[in-house]
Order: sequence, then C-alpha cells, then structure tokens
Amino acid sequence: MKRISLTQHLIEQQRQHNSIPAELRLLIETVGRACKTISHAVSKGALGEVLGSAGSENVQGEVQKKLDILSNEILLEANEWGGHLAAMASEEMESIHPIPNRYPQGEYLLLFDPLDGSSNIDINVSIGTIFSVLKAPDGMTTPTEKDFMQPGRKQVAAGYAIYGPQSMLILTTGNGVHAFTLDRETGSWVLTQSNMQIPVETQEYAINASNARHWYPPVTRYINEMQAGATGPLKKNYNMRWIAAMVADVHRILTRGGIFMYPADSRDTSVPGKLRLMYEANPMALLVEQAGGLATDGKQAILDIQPTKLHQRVPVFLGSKVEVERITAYNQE
Ligand code: AFP
Repeated sequence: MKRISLTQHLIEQQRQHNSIPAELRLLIETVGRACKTISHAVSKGALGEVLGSAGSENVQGEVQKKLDILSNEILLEANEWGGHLAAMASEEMESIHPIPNRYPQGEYLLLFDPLDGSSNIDINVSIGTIFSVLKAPDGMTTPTEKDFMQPGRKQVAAGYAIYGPQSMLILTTGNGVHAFTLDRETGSWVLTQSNMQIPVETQEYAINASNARHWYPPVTRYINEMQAGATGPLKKNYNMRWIAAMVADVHRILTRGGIFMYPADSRDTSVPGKLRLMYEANPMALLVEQAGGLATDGKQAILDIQPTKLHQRVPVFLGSKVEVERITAYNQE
C-alpha cells in the first residue's frame, strides 16, 4: 500500500478543500514532530528518568509528573519559533504563553493538554497529548486570554497523539478524521486510516463507576438501564471500559464505538465535572462530531458552549449518536 505521510495528507487536503494554508500545515507538522519527541521520552520509562512526580502542582492543584512538565516544554519549544502562532495555552500553565518578541507573531492560537492521563504514566498504561487550534481574532495585536474564548466550533484543527502499543496521531481539519501511525524506523507519521466513523449504536460505555453514589439521577438511571442488560429497557447487554486517560477512551470509541461520560456530580457543585473545555472537551468533541458521533455537556453540544475561562471544566457525554442522544434526553427531562 502506498505510504502517505502527514505532510502529503495535509497538502492533499489543502488541494481538495482549501482548508489548510501553509501556516496551518506548518503548525500541524510541528505539533506532530513534538508528539514524536514526547512518544520517544514516554517509551523510555524508568530508563529515561522521566517517571514519578516533579514535586510541584499545576494550576488545577494537581501533582505534576515529570513527563507533564517535559511534554509541556517540548510543545512550547517546538512551536514558538515558527512564526505561525500568536500564543499558546496549556493545562500545565496558569496563563497564556505569548510568542516571545524575538520571533514573528502568526495568526493561530494553540491549546494543549501536553500529557493527558498522567496517572497512567507510572503504571505503563496509554497516555496522550491533546491539541486544539483556533485562529486569532482579526485585528488582534497583543494576545490575551480573551482571544482564546471562542466556542469549539471555531476550531480550525484538533487532534491527539496516543502513546500506547502503537503511537498514533489522530487529526481533523474539518474534513473527516484521519489516523497516522508512527513508523519508528523512519520517524514518520504514516496515514493508516482515513475518515474514521463512530458506529451509531454501541454496547460499550465508559464511566468512572466508583463515583456512582455522587451521580445525579439521570446518570444513575442510564447506567442502571445499561446494567439491566438484555432483559432491561435497553434490551441489550453492555460492556464497560475505563482507561482513565480520555485520549485512550476516545480512541477506542473512534475505533469501535461506545459512549464516554465524565458527568458533573454532587461532590462539588461549584465544579461541573473534571474535564476541561478548551483543551480536552472541545478538541475531542470536534473529532467525535467529524466522525459521525455526538458530544454534549448533558444539555447542549459542547462545541456551541461560549467559554468564559481558560481552564473551565465541563461535563462530557460523547460517542455513539444513539446513546449520547439518550443520556442527553434524560438530562433534559
Ligand atoms: P490525569 O491526567 O490526572 O490522570 O486525569 C486524566 C483525566 O483528565 C482524563 O484523561 C480521564 O478521562 C479522567 O481524568 C480520569 O479521571 P478519574 O481519575 O477520576 O477516573
């Protein structure tokens, strides 16, 4: 089979859809290169002295792993010199990171969770990098956090790298979801699947069931109905998976269907769930919609939410259309 590289795919997408100007292609290729570097560091494990905690906390008050910080630095250094970006934002940084004055300023904004699923690092389970690309508002001179406050539907590109048995890059620029597998011998991202599609129906759900006593009634009702199996109201047996890395759970859903849920619950009514809107829910929601699935906060499409804060959290229900419609309907009753 003829090997198509990431660059060739981006050039062909530009020819077909006029959707990837040269600056955006450079941005995506640069993020792809940074993810190769992160994949390499991750795969070293204890041999690379990258495991364990860094002895610091991030803006979320979460203990930072060494790889969280290393991955963040890799993405910052890879992207700041290219002239394609005006600023970056990351789960690991309190405020936005404007491009240093010594480099030209571009017209894109890059947001990322540099290493999603950090609690999986030390147990050698899949982790990943999630990224989202917005255009800087017209006329913007000095980027501020306000310039990032754009609904997810405004993303011009989104994707993730998953560092699992294979390292893969999953990408959309608004014309379908395409998958690349890292060829470690040549160091290239090679196209291995075009136009990923999420099956409309599924028998598989993902939720952290240890929180069941904190769930609100619609979620409890839905999980009980699935657990009732073939003799229950949904008339089929369901399976459950929870990898505790959104990247891995979403990758499974893009590959074979399913529904992923991280709902708000009664533990802390001031915090609507755990996942962040700008650099987790929004990029994943764009991928899921581009692959024929749905992604809501339990009431509305995640991509339609008007952000107000860079690190704001949002409840997430995403995946196979029929199931997301069902739980969203229960939430709206
Ligand atoms: P960490 O990066 O702290 O491991 O959190 C990962 C995550 O943000 C997301 O990737 C998972 O789906 C979710 O949290 C897992 O949350 P629980 O640890 O509550 O199951």
